[in-house]
Amino acid sequence: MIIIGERINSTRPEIQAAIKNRNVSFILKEAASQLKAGADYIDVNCAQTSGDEVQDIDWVISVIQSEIKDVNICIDSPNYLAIDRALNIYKAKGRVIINSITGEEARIKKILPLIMNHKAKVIALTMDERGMPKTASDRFEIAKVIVERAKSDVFNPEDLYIDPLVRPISTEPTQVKEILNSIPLIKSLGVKTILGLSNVSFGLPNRSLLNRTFLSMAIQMGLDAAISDPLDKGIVSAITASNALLGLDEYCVDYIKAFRVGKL
Ligand code: THG
Repeated sequence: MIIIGERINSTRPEIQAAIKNRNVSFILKEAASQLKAGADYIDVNCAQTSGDEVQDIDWVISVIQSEIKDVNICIDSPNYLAIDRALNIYKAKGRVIINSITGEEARIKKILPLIMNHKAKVIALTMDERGMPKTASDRFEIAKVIVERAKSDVFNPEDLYIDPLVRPISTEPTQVKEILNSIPLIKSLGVKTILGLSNVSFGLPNRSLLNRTFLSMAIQMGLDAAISDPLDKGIVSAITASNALLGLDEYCVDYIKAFRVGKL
């Protein structure tokens, strides 16, 4: 299970300010604390700043990699120019995820050469020219088109993470079931699955409880990766407990170890 730490996102006012003021120590603290808590990748989103996204993403990634060698970065932007710049200044090749493309053919064709040049993994949202899908089978149909369009001699389907797009249960209570059911369907195509957890609890109290319960359900369905806040202790402990319960942690060694170091 891969954890992508979501905290360096310009929709958070603290991050927006840190980018605007070029606050190196704040960005470094947010990156290092997520890695320490168990993040495998650091998501970087600079789309909502008042400045220039291309310059901002260049600055954030440069700051992180100046202090943390071989850090894995997830470039969270729909902007081709920002993705291109981020890939060009990023030093540890082969450790990057592009977040994200959709099923739209023009976007896939434009970004495929970048993915191949930089040996990047890529997240694709189950969205296309017609918009957002409602059911598990709608999501599966879009995933099939994405896999077909992304197919090439050099691109490995295992490097493709499909995101069935989480919606808040406060406004769309039946969507979680559709998303959970879409996971095994999508995985049958030979690709991986990923979810952004925190959307699910938008507008409700005790979001952490909903996020981690949703995560456990998704792990049972075969989820491969999650975009979430690893500083929320509940996230990492839910993964450890789910792995133990599903027989993915032989003799519960990891579970016991995590308990001993106070991680549960
Ligand atoms: N799929 C993909 N990429 C994504 C998302 C997705 N990127 C963006 C988003 N969704 C995931 N990232 C964030 C980052 C920050 C916040 C939410 C999602 C956030 N949270 C609130 C805060 O910090 O104030 C509240 C968090 C809480 O209370 O739990 O701002 O779905 N591919």
